[in-house]
Amino acid sequence: MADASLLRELRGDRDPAAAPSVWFMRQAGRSLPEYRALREGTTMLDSCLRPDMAAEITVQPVRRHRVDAGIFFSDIVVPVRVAGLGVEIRSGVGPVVEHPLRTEADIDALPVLGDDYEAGLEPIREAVRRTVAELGTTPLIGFAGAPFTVASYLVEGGPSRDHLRTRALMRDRPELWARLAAWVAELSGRFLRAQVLAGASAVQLFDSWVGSLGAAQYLEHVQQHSAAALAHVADLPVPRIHFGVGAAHLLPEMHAAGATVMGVDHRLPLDRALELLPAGTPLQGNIDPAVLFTAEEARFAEARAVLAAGAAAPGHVVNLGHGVPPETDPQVLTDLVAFLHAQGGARA
Ligand code: 1CP
Repeated sequence: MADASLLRELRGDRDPAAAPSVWFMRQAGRSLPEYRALREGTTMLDSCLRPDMAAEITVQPVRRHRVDAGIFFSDIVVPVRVAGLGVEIRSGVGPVVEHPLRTEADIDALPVLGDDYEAGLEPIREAVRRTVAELGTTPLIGFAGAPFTVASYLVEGGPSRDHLRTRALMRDRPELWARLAAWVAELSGRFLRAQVLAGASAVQLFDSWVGSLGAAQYLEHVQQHSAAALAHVADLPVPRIHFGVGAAHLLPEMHAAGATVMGVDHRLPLDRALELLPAGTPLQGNIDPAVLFTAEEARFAEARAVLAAGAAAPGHVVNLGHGVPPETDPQVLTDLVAFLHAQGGARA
């Protein structure tokens, strides 16, 4: 497993003879009929906490598409549920929080993350162990939500376009914000660590909505908390990928939070990303999900362009610029993986 070419790319140690490595954010889930069949009658969060289901759903896209990694089937709010807060995932909406956190009393009432929390993570450890056994030589990527993105759901109460309440809280009550963000950092950091200790070979910290912040706010109110989350796995020998949507203006700052690999969305060409980052930073990304809905010619042209732009990095794992849309034809993904795997010689 240590030799999987995806892991070599993530470490910046590309084997020039190897074919490109690829996985897709949201590769598990509603685009797959086998996922919809298995999930029938089970809520999203319940399925995440059932080790047999979580393992099977994680492996489904690897089996079908032949991607080079599994992404652990879970959600960024699973640890919130494990910690005992009221949260559910509504179909077609996303995470919805029963009592949004807005006041000092709300922050005071956050549970201490002690032995109960560690015990509550056991279904996660068990799911990871089963998944790793099933995947064999294909690596498993564990993940967690970054403090800003997870806190945005806790403060807003659900999905939000511009995260106004969250951004207002950090300016208006910086001390409350800091307590909340530190709590989420611990929550997510321990969730990451549990996955790695159970067998995950790399981690990704998703800060999907961080692009709504300016660099000054990020540096003052967010970076240290993302760093605290990533520090939970810094002593373990796993690459740490960090990803945000529309976050080109924060790329070096996000990297400095303790990432070893930067995920890049489709808005920023990978060769530009390399100019913004310290020399030698491996990259992940960034095929525009829109090409999943174009003619094959445009799709393969985009894939070739992404490979060419990533070739200058010491390691590059191909991914989409954001998650697989639920309405994607799965065959399009399978064919895209086969196309990418056939491009080996082109990059060497
Ligand atoms: O293949 C995989 O990637 C599966 C595992 C996975 C991951 C990594 C899921 C399952 N969720 C996530 C992370 C996640 N969850 C992120 C970060 C990644 C990203 O930006 O896409 C975020 C922001 C969430 C929150 C969330 N959960 C949303 C977004 C809502 C919004 O604010 O717009 C949604 C729709 C969910 C539900 C969810 N999570 C995962 C799945 C398969 C689903 C759909 C549930 C269903 O079947 O109805």
